[in-house]
Amino acid sequence: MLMLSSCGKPPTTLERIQEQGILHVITRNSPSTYFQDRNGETGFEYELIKHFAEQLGVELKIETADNLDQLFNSLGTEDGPVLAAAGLVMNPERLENVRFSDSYLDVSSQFIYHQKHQRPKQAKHLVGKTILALKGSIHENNLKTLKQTVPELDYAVSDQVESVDLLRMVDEQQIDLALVNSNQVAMNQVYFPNIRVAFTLQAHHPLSWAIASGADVSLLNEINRFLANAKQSGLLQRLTERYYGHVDILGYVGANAFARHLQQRLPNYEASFRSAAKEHNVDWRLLAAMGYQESHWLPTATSKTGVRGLMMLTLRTAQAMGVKNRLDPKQSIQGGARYIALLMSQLPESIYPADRIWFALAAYNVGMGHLDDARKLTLAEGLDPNKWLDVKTILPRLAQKQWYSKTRYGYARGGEPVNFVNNIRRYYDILTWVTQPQIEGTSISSGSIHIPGLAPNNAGSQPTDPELLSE
Ligand code: BLG
Repeated sequence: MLMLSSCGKPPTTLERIQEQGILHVITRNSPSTYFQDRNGETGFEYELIKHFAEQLGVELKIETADNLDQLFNSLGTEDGPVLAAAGLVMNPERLENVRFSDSYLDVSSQFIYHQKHQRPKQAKHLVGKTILALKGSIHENNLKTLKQTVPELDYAVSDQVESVDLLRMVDEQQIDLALVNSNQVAMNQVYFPNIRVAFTLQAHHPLSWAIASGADVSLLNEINRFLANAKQSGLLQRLTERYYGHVDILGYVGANAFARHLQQRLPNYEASFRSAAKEHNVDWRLLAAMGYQESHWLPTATSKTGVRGLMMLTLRTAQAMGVKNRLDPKQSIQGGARYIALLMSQLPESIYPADRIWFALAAYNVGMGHLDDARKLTLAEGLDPNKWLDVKTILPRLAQKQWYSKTRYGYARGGEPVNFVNNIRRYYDILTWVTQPQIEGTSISSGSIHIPGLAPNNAGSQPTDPELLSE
């Protein structure tokens, strides 16, 4: 009323958001959208929406929906969220209720199968298989359409699971096939060693944000401006690379190997990582990531240079850390933890807090002396020696005579710590995500998943395979 009388006309959605200082958003709690990690709230959608809220200069209020129906229904309700950011594919059936923004990511829908089985290559190979998709998703529509051409096809939908659960169910052979978005496959390939893409059902599904259809266009226009900027500034590319780029970085074989080792090797050492981490006040997942980079969690690993063990300690460093037998995984992990904690404490105060960990890792690999040389060269270049992004561009110079001849400690394979840190960051991210409560069952403590909502009526008129209901 006050706003009405002060300016004559009702405020637009955007003005109201700015006046209230709050952007109320609804999303889903899943690894590809929004979840908690070591630093607090995170996720692709979360990070993108946070940038948007920052640009608007307002606070972000996040709410999560249990399923897609709930998400769409709550949009635009009084005091409810004004915006849905949840990896949504524009679904024509939803157009009555919501309006979609421009797209920020192009994905495709893919059938996922278990590598032990023969790969289904086309729709007719799906007959007789148990297929599961999320209720209310574009995949449900696609399956409905597909059934018109292949009437023998059976499928079920559930509103009790997330896409990551569907992938886990394939991995554990609880179902034959899942239909999910390619970005979810890209993110989760590193957790599930047995999942493979059977074929793409439909390419070019644009992911968008959604607002209530009754809302005015002020918010939508602002969103579209923001997304266009995010494309130009490289923000979208960075987020896409961080969340969906594992296979690009690790390679297909590397991503699969990681998933396998996560299931087969890490459980043997998890307790040692946790206890060493506790003792030395570091994150156990960081230690585990280091261990993976060093030895793929193999206690007998030996490098060409004679460095040995799960955490790859040199003889000198092992002795300094009180490690008697480098091949004993417990001792190796203890030694590595003690060493990284020591390096953290030895770093100059001037290094940015968020970057300290990357500097410490670089020192773990190349030694503090060489790292110090690289920081000096960084300063001489007019860059910031306290910033990892700057120092990492200079480190490789330690291998070139024109540069190392000017340093105190001389030659070093300066590219190695850069790769070392890059890889560990990636493994650390993955491990942090894997050990989230909502996907905790994923690999480390793998267990079968209970889906109470997977009842026959969820499948619409489709007969549901009894095996699907057994779990
Ligand atoms: C590290 C040591 C550092 C040492 C540097 O070498 O080993 N780290 C550990 O032992 C944990 O202590 O710094 S120094 O003490 O200040 O000299 C430099 O000597 C180990 C590195 C070396 C590297 N892996 C841990 O990251 C390694 O094995 N490289 C060889 C790779 S290859 O097999 O030749 O390809």
